[in-house]
Amino acid sequence: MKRTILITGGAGFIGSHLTRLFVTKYPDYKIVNLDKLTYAGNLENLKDIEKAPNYEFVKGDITDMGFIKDLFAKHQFDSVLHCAAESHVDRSITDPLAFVNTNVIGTVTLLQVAKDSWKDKMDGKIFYHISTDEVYGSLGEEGFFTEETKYDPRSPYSASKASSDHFVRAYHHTYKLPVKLSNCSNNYGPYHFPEKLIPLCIHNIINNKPLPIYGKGENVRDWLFVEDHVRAIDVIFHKGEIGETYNIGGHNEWTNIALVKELCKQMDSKLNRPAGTNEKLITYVTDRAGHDLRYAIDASRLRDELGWMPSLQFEEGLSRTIDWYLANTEWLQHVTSGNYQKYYEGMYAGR
Ligand code: NAD
Ligand code: TDX
Repeated sequence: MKRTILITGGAGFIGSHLTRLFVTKYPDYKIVNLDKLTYAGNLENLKDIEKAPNYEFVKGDITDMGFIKDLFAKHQFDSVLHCAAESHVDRSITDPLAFVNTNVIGTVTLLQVAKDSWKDKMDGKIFYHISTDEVYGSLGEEGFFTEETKYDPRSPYSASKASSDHFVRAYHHTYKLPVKLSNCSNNYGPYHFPEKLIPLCIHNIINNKPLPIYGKGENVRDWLFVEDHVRAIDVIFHKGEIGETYNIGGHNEWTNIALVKELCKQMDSKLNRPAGTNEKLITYVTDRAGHDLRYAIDASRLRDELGWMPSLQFEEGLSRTIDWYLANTEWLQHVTSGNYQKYYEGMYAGR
């Protein structure tokens, strides 16, 4: 079946990998990438596919109802892959309303326009909402998040994502909108904006700058290579059931401090620095407010029902990621010039 798909946030980290996968794997699909190009959106992420005949980029805001209506009328989308979001927890602590606006209002705007556009024939349509494990709250030392875990968001970011998830399910229940959802653990890989832990530390190691570890570094995250995440989205988009939710995760838990030490070790060797050099950059700083202790995903539903499994061991994925950043210093320079310095000083000075 041919499809005309709207991908939102396709110029961001996960969105760019998703757009690349769909544009190259499905030449019969028409892909329209709608992105506002906030600080996190970057068309350099898509240089290799920007001229593909089945790809088009449109700059715009998902909260702009009139604009979204016109876009649907023009392209007659039969599917939406909704990635656009404000995605950084620390920014949500300083500016929660920006998160309500894009993550909640923006998602409801898309849902409303999709519902109105598809009202005469919902059959064959798909509204796929990409979400996070953070909606489930924080785990203690044991246990995993399953699809049945009660929502318990604890940061403005996760509260806004939880709200958007609820609206997606409400549109399915109330209007029969054909939706699918997935909740994924922490991603890492190429094109990751250096405000997030892994690319921030890679950038700082390259520049011999301190590596800021919040609190004691004992918080645990479950890391998944971004290409494995978008492969899971592909499987769920094509084979997952309408109205259902799938958890995606790496079964790959690391405390922040163990992860940063592994990064330091690999980068000592890649940068020809004596063993132990980079670890000296580790600096413990004031903890994140309301810092969730541990996230860990049970992805067995996705494995058992749709056959998806992560493909990469973490050490290998991390090594590939570091190599990408070392080979793409120009990309790193572009995204860290301008406003990045101001952001960095505001977030880390005096911490
Ligand atoms: P990102 O911040 O790298 O990219 C977000 C993109 O959305 C950017 O290109 C930005 O320009 C665009 N955008 C923001 N506001 C917009 C608006 N109002 N209108 C149109 N475009 C807008 O984020 P990411 O890390 O790629 O995350 C993508 C999605 O995946 C998000 O929904 C996030 O909640 C979810 N997610 C992320 C992770 C992760 O580890 N990064 C894990 C699980 C789920
Ligand atoms: O400088 C830092 N120092 C530090 O110790 C930063 C930026 C982070 N941290 C800690 C906080 C977290 O425990 O590292 C861990 C990872 O932090 P982030 O990279 O900011 O990710 P996280 O807060 O876990 O959220 C991410 O995963 C889930 C994404 O940003 C979300 O979009 C996704 O939904």
